[in-house]
Amino acid sequence: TVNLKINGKNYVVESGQTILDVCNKLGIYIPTLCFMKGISEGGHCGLCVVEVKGARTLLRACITEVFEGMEVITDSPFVRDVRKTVFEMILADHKVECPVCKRDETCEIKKVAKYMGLPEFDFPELCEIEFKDNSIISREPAKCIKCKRCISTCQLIPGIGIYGFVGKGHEATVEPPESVSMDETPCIVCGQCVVRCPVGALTERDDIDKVLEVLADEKKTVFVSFAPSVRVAIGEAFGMEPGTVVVGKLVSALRKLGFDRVYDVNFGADLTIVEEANELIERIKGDKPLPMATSCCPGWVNFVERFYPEFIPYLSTCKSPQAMLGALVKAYMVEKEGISKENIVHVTVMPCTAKKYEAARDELAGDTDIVLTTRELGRLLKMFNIDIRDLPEDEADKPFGEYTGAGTIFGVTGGVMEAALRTAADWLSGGSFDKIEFESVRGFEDLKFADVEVGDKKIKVAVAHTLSAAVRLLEMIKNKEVDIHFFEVMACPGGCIGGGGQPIPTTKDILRKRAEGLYSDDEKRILRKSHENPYIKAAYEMFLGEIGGEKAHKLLHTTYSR
Ligand code: HC0
Ligand code: SF4
Repeated sequence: TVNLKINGKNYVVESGQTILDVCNKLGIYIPTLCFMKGISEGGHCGLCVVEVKGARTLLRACITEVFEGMEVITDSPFVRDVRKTVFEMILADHKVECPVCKRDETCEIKKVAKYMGLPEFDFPELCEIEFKDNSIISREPAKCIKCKRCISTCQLIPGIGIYGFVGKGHEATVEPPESVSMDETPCIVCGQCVVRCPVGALTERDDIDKVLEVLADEKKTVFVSFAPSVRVAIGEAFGMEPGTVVVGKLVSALRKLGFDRVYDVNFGADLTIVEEANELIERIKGDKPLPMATSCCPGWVNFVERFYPEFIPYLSTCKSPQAMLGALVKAYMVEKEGISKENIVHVTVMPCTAKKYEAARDELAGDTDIVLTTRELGRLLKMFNIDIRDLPEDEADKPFGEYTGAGTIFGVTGGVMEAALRTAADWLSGGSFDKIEFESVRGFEDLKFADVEVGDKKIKVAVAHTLSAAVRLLEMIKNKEVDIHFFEVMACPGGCIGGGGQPIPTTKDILRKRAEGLYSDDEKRILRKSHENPYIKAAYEMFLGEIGGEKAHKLLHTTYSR
């Protein structure tokens, strides 16, 4: 430990920490813009300068380690003056258009501006048209403050490295190589750069207008469905505690917006498990390639197609829950209700930017028409002055709104695996498998292995989240260093709870709370195994036929492209 003084008060703290670490823990605010623990700790922006007794200049709190006897002043007129100058230089790089900016109150520039006590910004350039890359990962270079967070995020999390500096000196900008549009890069669209951008320079493509258009069209029957992890995050957009399970109020909110029917992607997740567990058992018994890999995360699927195409045969042929639900509901409405297919619209709310990409895939054409992220739904509700907190609890529509606990844990790393094991173990043991919770596939370790004994059989599995962890696993499989039947990969840290479309910020603590929310939702369900969902059973009996049969294959399975 070291003894030090901060703003005149004595503290004893662990050695080896920076001034910023220590102050963050003590709740002493030091403004930062580039700093992000584990991602960008390099001291670029210069906002965090503090006075240290004996030093000839101000020092950056983010890179200066504490030492015995240190005396720090984090705030003084001089410090503020210097910070103001630094901030003005940063602002010179940033196009200020707060009233129409998607980042709204989550913008870190606004937070710093409040600390500086700056008067309201003026908006001189609002009407000027500037370059904007309207890819799914949408870029507005005029707002970029060159903090470098996106550069290191893309290197560290998906492990790709799309962004870099283009140009030299003060003129340099952060862009993909040769400033091409994001659609032309091998970006896998996970959106992790978007949730780490401190300002509104990186956002998702906004699809709110498309939703408003179909809602206003009387000819259309519009059904909406929302993903597992949206229910534990949307509350944050309205100031609720992260991880609060918001299902009934979310259903009310979606009805208020005017959707004709409200369904649940969790039903699609239950359906995916039934098909995927069946596929796994068939693969284990037959001669199809093993290990089988989950295929519900489009960030992961994009990654395999772009960087590891030799693994395509290992991907489960099951469509994702989003696509399965869309395909089933549309086929059902056409066949049973006589609605013509072109008048049915499926809107989803997803924690994910890559789901926008998935929806547009040729192989899944028509399954999902418009995808909104959790953040976009938050903005859409606020446009109509709908505050989720004020609404009554309502129930999703039957039959595609009912789900089991297995469906809900899809949203957290290890959840798809656990859900699949609940069903596969039950089936392999002839229905006598009591265990529901598989602790060995839970938790935030980025790569986990587990063996599950079912009678005299053993199912060997692995779970990875973040693609850098997935690469380690793929290399082990290639080099025959591991022997497994089945593995799950989610591109985002923590799985979809940490998706690129989730409310900002997404910190480790927030991830933990969202995960707890999903596990508590699971525990509260009476039915916790997907194949026990009575509406899933009915869907097969009345509409789909055999599990893994011809009609199920036609509607619920897909192919991949190189
Ligand atoms: Fe996910 Fe999904 S769990 S990918 O992470 O499988 O986006 O939440 O909706 O489709 O269910 C995202 C989340 C989903 C799908 C489900 C899967
Ligand atoms: Fe999307 Fe979830 Fe995959 Fe992230 S982990 S890319 S949020 S599906």
